[in-house]
Amino acid sequence: MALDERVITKAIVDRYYEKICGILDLDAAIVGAGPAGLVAGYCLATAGKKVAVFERKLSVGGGMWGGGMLFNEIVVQEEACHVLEELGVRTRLYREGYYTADAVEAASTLASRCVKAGAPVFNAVSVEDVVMRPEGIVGLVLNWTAVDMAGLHVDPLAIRARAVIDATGHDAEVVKVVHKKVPGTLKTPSGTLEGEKSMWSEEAERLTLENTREVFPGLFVAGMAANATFGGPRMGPIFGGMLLSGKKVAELVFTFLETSAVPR
Ligand code: 48H
Repeated sequence: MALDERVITKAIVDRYYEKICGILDLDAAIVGAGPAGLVAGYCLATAGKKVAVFERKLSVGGGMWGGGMLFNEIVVQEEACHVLEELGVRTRLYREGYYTADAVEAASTLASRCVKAGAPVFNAVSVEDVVMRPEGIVGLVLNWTAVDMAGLHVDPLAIRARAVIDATGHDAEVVKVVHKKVPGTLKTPSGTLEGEKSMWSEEAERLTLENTREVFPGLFVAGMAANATFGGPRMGPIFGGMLLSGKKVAELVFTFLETSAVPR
């Protein structure tokens, strides 16, 4: 069969159009396709929720690919191994309580399971703002990352979501935007971002989970963004806290969706 470039072009445009029109009205929108965001996407999609992930970079997987200092292995503590096992990432016992996984296998498998579960990832898309109503956050404002990189003055597009998860890592970008627009209103001790603290692996892993919660009506934080928001330390290249945080935020958002009647 002869291949026609016009058909190839139309196939891509039609399919992308179908994909983006399918996510204009979400149960949950996840910002950031690192380990926390991908696990949250997988869990919410598996639980039957309409969810999508938006990732600024072309590549998904966030900070996992390079392991520690580009040695592409990650460490996961025993308590979190079940998350990797559930998603099909192989782990190896290093010594009691400590397991390792191949960083490339972990990043690619989490991404694959997230998308296949029904949570599409929109890569090269940056979240630059939120959609706000008196009851809280009800959506996201999106633009191509390339527009931002080129410094072009191009207006964004927006989607609606009953809940938003900030899984943007160290920068906690969605929380920062909300703080800028309505200062002093975050559900943190000071009402502002508490800021990430220096490395303390054990405390950081505990706090990542504790800090995974709602920070503003309709906005939840997960992964490193949770510690940046609530003032926890960093932990280095151990990823159990990120995986467990992704699972926990999915459970919190699931309950939020089941119990609150946010109008669309
Ligand atoms: C769209 C955005 C935007 C935006 C950022 O950094 P991540 O891997 O985040 P987590 O929390 O899942 O995992 C953190 C982990 O990778 C890590 O950094 C650790 C354990 N550090 C310990 C230490 O001591 O340093 O992924 C976040 C993703 C990235 O891919 C960003 O590109 C993306 O979010 N992102 N996407 N719109 N505005 N901002």
